[in-house]
Amino acid sequence: MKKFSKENFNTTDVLNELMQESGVIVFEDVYNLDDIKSAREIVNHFADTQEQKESHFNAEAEASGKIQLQQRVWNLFGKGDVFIKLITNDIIFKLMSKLLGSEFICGSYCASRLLPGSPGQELHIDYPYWDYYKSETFPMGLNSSFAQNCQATIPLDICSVESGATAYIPRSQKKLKYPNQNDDFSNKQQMVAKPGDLVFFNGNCWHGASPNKSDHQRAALLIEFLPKYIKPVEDLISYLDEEFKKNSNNKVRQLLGLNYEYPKIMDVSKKTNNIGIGYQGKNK
Ligand SMILES: O=C(O)CCC(=O)C(=O)O
Ligand SMILES: [Fe+2]
Repeated sequence: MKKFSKENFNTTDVLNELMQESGVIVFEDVYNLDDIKSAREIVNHFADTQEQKESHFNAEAEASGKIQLQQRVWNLFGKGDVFIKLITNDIIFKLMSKLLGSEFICGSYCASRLLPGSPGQELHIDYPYWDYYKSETFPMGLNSSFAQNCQATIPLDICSVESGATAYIPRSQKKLKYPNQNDDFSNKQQMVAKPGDLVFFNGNCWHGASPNKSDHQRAALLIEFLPKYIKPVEDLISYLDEEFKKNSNNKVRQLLGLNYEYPKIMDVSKKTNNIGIGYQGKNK
């Protein structure tokens, strides 16, 4: 995991680390701690009061009766302005525009809270999809030569070795494969970071929440970024009200996929022809 400074970084070096090297990077001291504190308060409020929500890769936690210690708060777009502020950060837009295309979208925006004693997750990949272990359901020849996803983690608590900072296997993103017990995990590292930092990792890199052996909670915001043509894992739009969508700024509209019109109901479209380089620049 290479460290970068927010003031002075070379985009090519950052993207090279994500694609060709360890697969994980951290920018230190990006966020204002007051914003992180308010995000943490909202996440804790939901996690404390809602019923247990869907989570994943938690077979071990479930088998040991500890699933309630690994909590999720989903769709943060509608849960407070602070979440909009955090996700529309300039570093995110600069890097993701280059890696995933300038019209990249958000595929999921949630919080993952590990309470003390939680056992963590199985190592997995997030993309091309969570269920890549069913490899026969994906196209032949699929590989990791270009990015189909990038994950961002925003710690709300200290993410230390003890408190369950996300584990990862450096360079495992280079060979697209869902990990299993026959794989070599001996070089396992953790994405150690603190509130204020911004971590990115390649979604093809083997990773998973670690056990929380500390005496405090470990909450982090988890964001999935995707190119505009990939179907997101989380339906972020159906749950947001019309007012929110109407008042969203352009960055949020882009992240929600509202600026890209597909799939659309062609049968009722009032447009005639508008696709092709012959129409570029014309407003049809
Ligand atoms: O909470 C974490 O540390 C990682 C969670 C994760 O990788 C996932 O749920 O896909
Ligand atoms: Fe994951």
